[in-house]
Amino acid sequence: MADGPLYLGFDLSTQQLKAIVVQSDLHVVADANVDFDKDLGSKYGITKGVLVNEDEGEVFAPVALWLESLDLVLQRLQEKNTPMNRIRGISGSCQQHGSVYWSRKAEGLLGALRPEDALVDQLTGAFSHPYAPNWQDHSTQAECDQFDARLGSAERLAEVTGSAAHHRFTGTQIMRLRRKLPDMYAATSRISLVSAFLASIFLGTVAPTDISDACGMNLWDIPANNWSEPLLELTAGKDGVAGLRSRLGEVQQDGGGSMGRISSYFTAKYGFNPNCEVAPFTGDNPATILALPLRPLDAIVSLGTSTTFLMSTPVYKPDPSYHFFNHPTTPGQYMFMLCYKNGGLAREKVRDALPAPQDSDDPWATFNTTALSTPPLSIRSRSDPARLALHFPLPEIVPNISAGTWRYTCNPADGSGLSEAPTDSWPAGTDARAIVESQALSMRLRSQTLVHSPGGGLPAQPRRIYLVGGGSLNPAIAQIMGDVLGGSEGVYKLDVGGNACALGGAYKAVWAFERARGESFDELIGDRWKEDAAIQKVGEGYREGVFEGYGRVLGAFGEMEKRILEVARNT
Ligand code: XUL
Repeated sequence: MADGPLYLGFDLSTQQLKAIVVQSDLHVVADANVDFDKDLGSKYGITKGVLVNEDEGEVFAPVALWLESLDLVLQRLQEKNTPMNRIRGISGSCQQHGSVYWSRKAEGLLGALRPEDALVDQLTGAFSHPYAPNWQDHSTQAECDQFDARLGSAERLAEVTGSAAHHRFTGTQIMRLRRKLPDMYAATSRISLVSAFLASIFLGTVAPTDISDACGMNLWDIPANNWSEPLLELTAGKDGVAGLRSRLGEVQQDGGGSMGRISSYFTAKYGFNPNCEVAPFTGDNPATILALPLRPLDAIVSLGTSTTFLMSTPVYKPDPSYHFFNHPTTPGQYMFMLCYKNGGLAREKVRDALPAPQDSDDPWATFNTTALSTPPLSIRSRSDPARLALHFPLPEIVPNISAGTWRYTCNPADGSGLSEAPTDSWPAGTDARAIVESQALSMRLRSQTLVHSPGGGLPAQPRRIYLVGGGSLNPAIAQIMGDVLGGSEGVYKLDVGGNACALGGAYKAVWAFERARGESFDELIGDRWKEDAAIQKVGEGYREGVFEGYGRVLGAFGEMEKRILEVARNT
C-alpha cells in the first residue's frame, strides 16, 4: 500500500473541522483537526463554534471561520508529511441543515483562487451573507407553522419531505432570511448546504446538492424525487419559485462518482495531485451510517450532546415525529433518524443529582452502579408497579414537548393503570436506570414498524446495535440500551473515537472512486472493513424475558407522552 491511492474525508461539524486520510484498505494513514474555539475562537467571538442572538433564537456560524479552518487543517496535514499527491479522491461529512449564501461574484472568485493568498481573504466577496444558520437555530416557529399547514398537515409534509417542519430545516431558514434580509436574498446567486459549500471550495465552482442532505430541508419531495413546487412557492413567494429553484441548483442523484477535479489552488498550495477528484459530500448523520457496512436491521445509537438513532431501511414510512432521508449511497434505500435534543446533558443532570462517587475518579461510577443494581422498570417485588420517567432539561424534539420532568407508574403486565407518581413514592436512585430506559423506550416505540424478526423465532428487533459517541464508553448505558432495544447479535461499540463522521466521509470517497460497476457501498466497504479492529461487543443485547417485559409497557410509554403533550397544549 506504500504507493497506492489515498482518500481524504472531512468532518465539518459544529465545533471542529477534521480531516482523515485512508488507504484503499480503509487503514487510516493521517489525520488533522482544527478546533474552532481553541484555534480561532477569540478572532471570531464564537462559543462552541457558533454565535447566538438570544432575542430571536438565532444560532449561526461565520463562513469565514470555516474558510480559515480549511487552510489551517490542510496545512496541519501537510506538516505531518501526508503524501498529498497520492490523494485520489475527496468527500466529507458536514453538519446538516446549515446554509451558505453565495453572491453573484462567487463563481468568478472560486474559479480564480491564487495559491499565494488565503481562502478567507480571497472569498470574502463570494458570499451575500457572512453567516450560515446552524442546526441549533430555533428562530423559525412562524415559518414551521406555515410549512406544516401548506400541504394540509404535518403528516402530509412528512410524507412528502420525510420530516414535519423543524426549526433547523433549511426551507424554513431560507424563508425567514428572505423576509428578514430581502436585499441579501436578492443578491444571492446560489444557496448551498454546508456539505455542498465545502465541496464547492475544492471544486472551484458551486457544487450540486447531495441527494441525502437535500432531505434535511423540508423542500425536497422524496417520493417524486424533485423539489416540491408548493413548498418552493411558500419559501420564495408566488413569483419567486424560478429564482429559488436556480439558487438551489441541481441535486446530485448519485452519491458516488466524481463531481470534477480538484481546483488548482489546492494542487499548487498543498501538493494535491491534479487528477484528484471530488465526490459529493453529505450530512453528518448520513455519513455516520457510512462509518461501517450497516445492514438493514442494524441500528446505530449516537450518544453525543444530542442523541440520534439511525437505521438503513428499504421501507419508507414517514411520520411527523421522525425523519427519513434518501440513503447517501444506495438508491431505493432510506435512512431513518430520530434526533433527540436531550441526550448526554439529561443523563448528566440525573448523574449529578446522585451522591458523588467516593472511591472512583469516574464521574459515572455512582450512576452506573445504581442503574445496574436497579431491576428493569424498577420492579423489585411482585407487587411493584413499572416505573417510567421522562427527563427533558431542554425542550425536546421527539416528542415536541417543553422542558420538564415527569414520573409515571403502570401495571407491568400490560401497561394498564397508567398514572402520575407522587414524588415521595419514587425510590431514590430510580432515575439513573429510568432515564436510559426512557431514551431507549422512545427509540423502540418509534422504530418498531421498521424491524422484523432476525430469525430463530425471536421477536422483531434490530440485529446489532452499534453505539457511537461519548456515551458509548459507558457499560451501564450499553447494557440498558440492549435490555430495552434488544439486538439479537448484541450491542457493539464502534471503536473509532470521535471519528465516525470523518471516516464515513473517507469511506464514501473510497467507494466513489473504486467501486466496480453496480457495486454498492456496503458490498465494497463490507469486503474491506476489519470488524475485529473496528468494533467491540459491550452488551448482550436481546435477553429473553427482559425485552418482552419492556414490550408490555411500550404502549403505556406512548400514552404517557400523549398525556403530557395534551396537558402542555391545554395550558
Ligand atoms: C440532525 C441535526 C444534527 C446535526 C448535527 O437533524 O440537526 O444532528 O446534523 O451536526
